[in-house]
Amino acid sequence: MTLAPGVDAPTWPEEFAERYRAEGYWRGETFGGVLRERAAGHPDRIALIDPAPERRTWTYRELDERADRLAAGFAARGISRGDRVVVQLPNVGEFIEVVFGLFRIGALPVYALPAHRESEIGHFCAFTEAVAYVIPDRHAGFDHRDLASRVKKQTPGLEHVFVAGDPGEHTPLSEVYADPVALPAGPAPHELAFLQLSGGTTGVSKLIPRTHDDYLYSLWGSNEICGVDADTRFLVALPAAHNFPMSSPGWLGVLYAGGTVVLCPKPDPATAFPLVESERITMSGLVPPLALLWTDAAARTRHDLSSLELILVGGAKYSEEAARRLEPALGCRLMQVFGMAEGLVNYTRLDDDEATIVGTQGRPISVADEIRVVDDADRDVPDGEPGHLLTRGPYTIRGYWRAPEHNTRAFTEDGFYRTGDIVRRTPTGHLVVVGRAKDQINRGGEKVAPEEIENIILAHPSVHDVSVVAVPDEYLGERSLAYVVLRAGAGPLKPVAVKRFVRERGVAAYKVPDLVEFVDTFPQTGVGKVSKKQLRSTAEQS
Ligand code: OOB
Repeated sequence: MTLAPGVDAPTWPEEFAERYRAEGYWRGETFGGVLRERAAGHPDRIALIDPAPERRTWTYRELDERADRLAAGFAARGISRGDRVVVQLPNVGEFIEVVFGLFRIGALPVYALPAHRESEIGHFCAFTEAVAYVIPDRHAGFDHRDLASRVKKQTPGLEHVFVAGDPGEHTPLSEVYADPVALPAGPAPHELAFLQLSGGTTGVSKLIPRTHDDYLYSLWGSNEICGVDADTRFLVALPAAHNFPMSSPGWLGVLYAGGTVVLCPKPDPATAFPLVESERITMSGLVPPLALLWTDAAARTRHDLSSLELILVGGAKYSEEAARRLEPALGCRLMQVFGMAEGLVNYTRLDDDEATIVGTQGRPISVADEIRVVDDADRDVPDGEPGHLLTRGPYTIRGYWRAPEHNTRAFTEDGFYRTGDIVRRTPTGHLVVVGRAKDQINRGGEKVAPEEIENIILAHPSVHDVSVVAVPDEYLGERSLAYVVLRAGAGPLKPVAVKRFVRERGVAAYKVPDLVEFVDTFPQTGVGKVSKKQLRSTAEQS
């Protein structure tokens, strides 16, 4: 698809947009507007709690006012509608204030994860031509200010670095808040709200353009399914920037419903369980490895978890055996979630039978979600048979941001997103994820694009070739293994040296290969390409 100059991504054709509006999926709201309405409707209700290091709370009125003040400060610094701002904050109250401040003036948060390092952040800032980058001072033993200084030097358009905490040589976020005297007009509902990161299958993460209209539908659609309302007390255990804890139903869904969001600094039971007890948490979302930890720890805990009503588990395949143990251990309901930052989200339903809840990954939010399960030639396969999952609908993007060439492969001509997942559909329309066609490693919900890591390892002077594949892992589901072919005559290399080389290139720690093995050659496919399939099965057997 060719786009008009200045248009960064394909969007829904007008006939679809009209239909989604007419059928009531797109309500014509914006994030800034929703917060303003909630603050007017129930100003004194608690919207947000950040429990550490000392407990801070925000009523809806306070959150709304703080967002306004930040919006005014950002605007005074020249940040305006459509500008990109890379936000890399852990689960702290400032994260929520910053994104609502940006929403209000129509600037677009680009959601980086706290684990990202120079390689990823440098790319996000350069590729999105970001004007600002928001960071904590230090987090998990890492100084984000040094990283910001280096990235700022390399990225001429990056004008501002705002720091939540001790600013070092940068601007303290606390100085940005200003009197919201003349706020510029906010964005329209059909405009972009933010750029989310894709798990990625290529050398660099693609950016996912989400609009106010489409994302808000995924929120209230999720709220209806999960039973989120003003009494919900939701614990954000996973990184708040990830799509799952943000929107399924997530902290944004809970704020939409007028409930209370509690930020959890770390997701382990030792941190989370005391908060479940003290904050009377009713709902949370976990990736499968964490769900396992919580399930096991619940048997031994002295904390009262009786307020829990629902735990959502998703991001990676949850084994049936583990799923069966969750409800009795935690004394609450389980819902499986199979979603993607590109859009489509599936949930099991509270009234599904047990076999469906533990044995499927749910069905789409909406009757307007179009699902196709197809063979390699894009022909539909019958229910019950595995095939590629394609989807299109009112909250699934029609194209990545500034990626025209990739879009021709990732979307069909009629706008279906090729998820890269292999699923089978049951007669009730539930999906079971049975595999993956995309070249990606799903490390307990954290996605790694092998190509990105291969490109880094290839830069090592002793390396002739490399192939990174997934190996099964009992706890994470999958781990990464780098098969390395050394150059003829190169001296010996240790696995740790390869791992160190990757880490020193400044990538998120979860992308560093878990295992490194040296081999003489790779198995080839018929056309002389490296056969990853063969490598994966070798890895499984070893
Ligand atoms: C979520 O979003 P992403 O964008 O990090 O990853 C999407 C991919 C899916 O295409 C699929 O490969 C995998 O993650 N996935 C699952 C799964 N949930 C996601 N695979 C098997 N079983 C599941 N339950 O991961 C995400 C976004 C919103 C809600 C939940 C998860």
